[in-house]
This record gives sequence, C-alpha cells and structure tokens, in this order.
Amino acid sequence: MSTQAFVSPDSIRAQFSSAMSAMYKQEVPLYGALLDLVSEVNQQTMDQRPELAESLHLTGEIQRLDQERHGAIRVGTAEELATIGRLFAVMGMQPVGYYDLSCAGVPVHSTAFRAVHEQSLQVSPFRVFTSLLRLELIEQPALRELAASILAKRQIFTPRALTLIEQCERDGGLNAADAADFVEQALETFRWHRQATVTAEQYQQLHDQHRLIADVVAFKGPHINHLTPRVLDIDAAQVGMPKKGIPPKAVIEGPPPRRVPILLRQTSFKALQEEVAFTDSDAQAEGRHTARFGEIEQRGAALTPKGRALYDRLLDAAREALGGVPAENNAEHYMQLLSETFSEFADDVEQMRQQGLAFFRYFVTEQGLAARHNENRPTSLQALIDAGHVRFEALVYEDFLPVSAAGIFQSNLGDDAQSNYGSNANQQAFEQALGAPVLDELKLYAETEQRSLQACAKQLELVNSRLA
Ligand code: OOG
Ligand code: NI
Repeated sequence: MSTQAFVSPDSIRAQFSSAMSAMYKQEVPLYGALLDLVSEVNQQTMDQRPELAESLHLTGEIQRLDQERHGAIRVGTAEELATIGRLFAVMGMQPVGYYDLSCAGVPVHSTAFRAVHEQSLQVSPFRVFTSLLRLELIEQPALRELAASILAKRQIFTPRALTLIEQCERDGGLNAADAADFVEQALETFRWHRQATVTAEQYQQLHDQHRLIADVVAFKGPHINHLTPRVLDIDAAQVGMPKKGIPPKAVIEGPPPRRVPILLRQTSFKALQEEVAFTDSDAQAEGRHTARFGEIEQRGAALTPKGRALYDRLLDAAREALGGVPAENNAEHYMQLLSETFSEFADDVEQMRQQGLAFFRYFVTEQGLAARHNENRPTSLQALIDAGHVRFEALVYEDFLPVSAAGIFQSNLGDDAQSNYGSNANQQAFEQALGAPVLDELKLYAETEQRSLQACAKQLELVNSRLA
C-alpha cells in the first residue's frame, strides 16, 4: 500500500471529533442547548470586542473555535488505558501531562490525549481527559477483587477497531475507507450503554465505596461523560445558562475574570439521572445512575513554569483564606478572594511577557517585512517589538488544571462523595499502565514558541535565526 493513500491522523481526529459531537447531541439533548449558548456568546463577544476578534484571526484560532471541544473518559484497567492510548495515536493524539486526583478524594490519575504540534492543533484541537481507576486505593480487599474481576471480563473495544489499530501501526496509516470505518468503530467505545454489567446489589456495593468506582466498573464501556465547547466569555455563559434551562455549578473553576485570560476557566451543569438496567433487574425495576454532565470552558494564555507557580500560589492563598471548599453558600466570597489575591498577577500581555509569565507566538508585521533590508533596523526581539516590526499573542493553554478537574469531578459526584485518599501521586505507575511516558506540556509550549521565533527570524532574514 502506498503512503499516498493514507489519510492524515489530523484529519481522522477532526472526523472523530465531529462524529463524537453528533453522537453526544443525540445522547444528551442539553448538550445541543449548550452549543447554541456558546455560539451566541462567542458571536456577541466578537461583536463587542473587535480587538479580540482580530487576535483570533491572527493566530488562526477563529477557525478552530467552533470545533474546539474536549471530552472525558474513565477506564478501569492498565490494559484498557494502553489500548486507548493506541486508539488515540491513530488520530495523532498523544498523552500529555500527569494529573493526580487522589489528593482531592477521587481515586483516579489521569492524562490528556491531544495533538502536540501547533499545526495539528490548528486542524483539530480535540482532546480527551483520560482517567485510570486506582483499584489499589479501595481499602476492602473483597470489593477490590470484585471490581477487578468484573473489569477483567469486559472488552471495551470492538474487534474491528482493534484490527484497524493494528493495521495502522503496521502499515503506518489508514486509507480513507479504513479511516471512516475506524471512526465509526472507535466511537462505539465511548457510547452510553444503559445495560449495566453488574447486579443491583453489586452496583450498590461499588457505589457505597465511591460513586466513581461504580461509574467505571458497572458498565460495558468508558462512556464519554462530557463534551466541552470553548467559549470566549465564560462569565456571560454562566449568566446565560439558567436562561436556557441549564443550572450551572456555583463557582467557575480556575483563575478569576481578567482582561488577559490565563489557563482555563470552567463551569459545568449537574450530571443527568440516567435509567439503567442491572443484570438481575426485571423490566419494571429501573435503576438510576448519574454519569454524564455538561461543561463549558474559556481558554487563556499558557503559563511558563514561573507563571504557573504564581498561579498555584495565588489559587492556594484564595482557597486558604476561604477556609473550605468553594460551594453555593460561599461562592461570592470566594470570587472576591480570588480577584484580591490575583491582583498580584500582571494583567497586561506586554508585562506578562517581560516578566516571563506566559508563552507567546510571534508574528512579523507588514512594517517589519518592509524594513527587513534596512541597515539600521532593530534586530533584538525587544527592539523589534518596540519598533512595531514584530507583534505577539499569548499561546493558548491546551491542557487541564488538577484543582479545577477535582472541582468538576466533585460537583458531579455530589459533595457527599468526598473521600480522603491523601496524596498518592504515582506518575511512574500511570506510565507503566499506559506503556509509555506522558509528555511534558511545558516543553511543548516552549517548542512552539521557539518555532515561531525561528519563523520570524527567517522572514526578517536575520542571520543565525538570532531571535530564537
Ligand atoms: C474528568 C473531569 C476533568 C476537566 O475539564 O477538568 C475534566 C471526569 O470527570 O472524568 O474534564
Ligand atoms: Ni472537562
């Protein structure tokens, strides 16, 4: 088979992301309402803020905005995780980052599968937050064994999906027909099944240990539990949600509102009550399970290690001052504490750049191009920026935030579901289960920034690519 016939992984990912969205719209009708709200808010925001619209055009983000979303799944075993990693690799998605959620009382650790190069992200930024259940955190040995034996019996991939993954690994790609087939087959793994794999009593036992354990263990597959579109103004979305009959969680996770958004701000609506059938239930005795929920997010600047350390410190300070978990009854106070502590974080792109708080992408301006053969033109990055020969935009954060993720998990599990597992970060065990190391997101942002500096140096015909 010739390489020419292969469809690019980026294109398979774009097809998959769109098929997933269509499936989720069918499964969760409120998701359709959420998408409508997001596109209304995005339109309004661009009308009201032409400078933002211009930035989005410059970076190309405008083209990916409508198709931008992330999903989340939770798998039960190392083998499932390793195979899901191979499935995502067919679509050009690699594991990025390690998130320990045990310290927040959720017995999982996670990574985000996503494209890693800016050009691939531009084609499709689709990402999946993927968590692995940590059975070792279940204290009762009998229950741990029950969970392990139930998981050992299930196969979450279709035979055809497995064949196509192997074929892709062997041949180096898939042709158009196989790629379309793969998208359809891969989708099956993420579909909701109302038929549980356990009896009502087993479900209860698992659920009593932790609702999340029941969610992972009691079903045929790792149903996608939310699909999150990207909004340009999350405060407007939060206000707009109740008007569309979507009740939002009490607080927006992440940093406070700012002129220059950083990292990630997220809100969600409560999980749906789903009807499920246990293996021993008759047609009348319906069970209930909460699995799927809705979420909206606003993405901002990717922070450098220095910026991230500052973010973590300020977030901790706000949480400490609150003296508890942000919830309905202290939401306003929390938001006030957040904006007070974050006054220390520069809210101006130029200052953020000079203080080395965020990663950026650089662009040569018309003026810079026109002046590139002048002998006295500036040649240092700062001088080129000051002279208007180069401009810059913050790189968008492509990843997740552990504290926010824990807040999202918790608001959907119900506050009663909090347990205490202490801090149990174990990246090595996660990587062993996955069968590969996870990539360092900070390195990826730094590489993108370097590539943009090199491209500028080349366009400006600077010798030795001196900007990079
Ligand atoms: C994942 C929650 C984390 C996010 O956006 O931080 C997440 C889950 O509930 O499985 O999706
Ligand atoms: Ni999410």
